[in-house]
Amino acid sequence: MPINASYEYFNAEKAYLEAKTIDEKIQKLEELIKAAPKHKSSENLLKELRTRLKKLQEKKEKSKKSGKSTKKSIRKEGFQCVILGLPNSGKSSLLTKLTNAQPKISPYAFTTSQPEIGTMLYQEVKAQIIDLPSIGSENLDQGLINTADCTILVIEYLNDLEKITPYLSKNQGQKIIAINKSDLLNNEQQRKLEATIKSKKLNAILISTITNQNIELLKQRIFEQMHVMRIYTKEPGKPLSNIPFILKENSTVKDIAESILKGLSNKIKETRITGPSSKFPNQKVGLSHILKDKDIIEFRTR
Ligand SMILES: Nc1nc2c(ncn2[C@@H]2O[C@H](COP(=O)(O)OP(=O)(O)OP(=O)(O)O)[C@@H](O)[C@H]2O)c(=O)[nH]1
Ligand SMILES: [Mg+2]
Repeated sequence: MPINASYEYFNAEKAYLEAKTIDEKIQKLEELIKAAPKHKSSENLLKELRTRLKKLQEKKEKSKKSGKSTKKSIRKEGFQCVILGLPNSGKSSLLTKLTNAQPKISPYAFTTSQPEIGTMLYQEVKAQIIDLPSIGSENLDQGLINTADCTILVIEYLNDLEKITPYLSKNQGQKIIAINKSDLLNNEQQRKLEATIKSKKLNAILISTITNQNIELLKQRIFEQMHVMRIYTKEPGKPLSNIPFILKENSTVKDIAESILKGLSNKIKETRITGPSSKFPNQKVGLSHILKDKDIIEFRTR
């Protein structure tokens, strides 16, 4: 605190230091500048505060342009899937069906104001699912949409797609359309919608978070987009481990050996495979053998 500063300045400085978001910091800093003593000896202080304000404003502009959020950041853990859609379409309801997360659900628009995170566990494989604030929310994080491995577009009507696709122009990942609230359609309406999906060749499924229609199918579709396989390992003379190693599709014996034995794959004397990639049980294979989902692998190091 500068000499001769007022009580107001003291309070303003405290508020500025406690500010969390960038908007709040800018606001508090402006108030601090107003409260700063205006005489010769405080010129340097004022100059310093104004430079700080300018820097904050530049940072705000930059983060707006890059679409990066200045709010809580989400670490990408393995496969990441975002749920995107218009207000009230049922995104949060869907998150509760796919994961153990419990976001707020309500019949009002813009209920979700921050991304909600859940973990989907399907066939022993984990995926991170993020329920995003709705399209039109000032908190919708374009950066998360751009980098997602997979997007679930939750809609109520096919026409809604037009309002969502502009947000996906920078996303390279897979897209699954989930037409929600199918419980509100009768059989005839559902059949017509299915026919339209087929003729337009859309990667879409009708779901309902109320009747649970096709929720399992949606999980399976997400799992398929991950392009991973589950490999079970077996030690000689011991029972099969029931927690699989998760590897990218088309990985080889060498890939899994490296990830398990950490650079000691040259210690392997013999590898035997039982499962979809083997011609017969306990087939002896080399390091370049390409594995398949649900293979059981047994390494012998002596
Ligand atoms: N009939 C029907 N209603 C649904 C279904 N799924 C969600 N709802 C209802 O739709 C409303 C909105 O659900 P939310 O899950 O909060 O929707 P949201 O997309 O997360 O909404 P915002 O976060 O506000 O954008 C709630 O009243 C839900 O009960 C469904 O499958 N069928
Ligand atoms: Mg919501």
